[in-house]
Amino acid sequence: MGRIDIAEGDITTQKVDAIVNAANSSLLGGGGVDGAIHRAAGPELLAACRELRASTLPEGLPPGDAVATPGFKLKAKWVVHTVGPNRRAGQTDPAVLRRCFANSLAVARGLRARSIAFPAIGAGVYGWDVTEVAAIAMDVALGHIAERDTLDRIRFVTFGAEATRAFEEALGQRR
Ligand code: AR6
Repeated sequence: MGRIDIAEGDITTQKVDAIVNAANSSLLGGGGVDGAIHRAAGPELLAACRELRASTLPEGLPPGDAVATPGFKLKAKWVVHTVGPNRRAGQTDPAVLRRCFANSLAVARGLRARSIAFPAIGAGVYGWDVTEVAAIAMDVALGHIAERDTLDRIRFVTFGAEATRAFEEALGQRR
């Protein structure tokens, strides 16, 4: 349990091996945490995403899947991009949101990352209740740590007091 923590603030400044981006299927940038990560990583991140679109992901990244690029100007060595289900567009299946967290952890494991930071995927533009996101995120993270000994640190970076409270409560309920 000690390997999971919560930090309120900006994910782009985290000193971890990988940060997770709540992207959209185009992988070509957007607002929210996606915009912040692209701004902080620099234009090479968009170029790397365009390369993915031109090669392995011509139709984009489906909701629930995850893919990695380098982190370029970030302190993090990698960005793991995942796409939450867009609740506002009728994508209401929580299993897809679960897969975002699980697949991001699997990608990080493949990269041999020792630490990873997640935002509250889906809890912004895509319209999920942050309480539900936190419960799903914590469940996946605790399951991952119980089963696989690959990560020293899984961090949830919360933007604002409401999200911090939601993640702290979700972790507290599981302690
Ligand atoms: N650091 C940490 N968390 C952040 C930051 C930051 N710098 N900025 C925002 N958040 P959202 P989504 C929080 O909307 O709901 C984009 O346009 C925010 O407060 O970024 O998955 C994409 O391109 C919220 O709690 O992601 C997609 O089109 C959480 O991050 C779409 O938004 C997620 O909010 C994805 O929507």
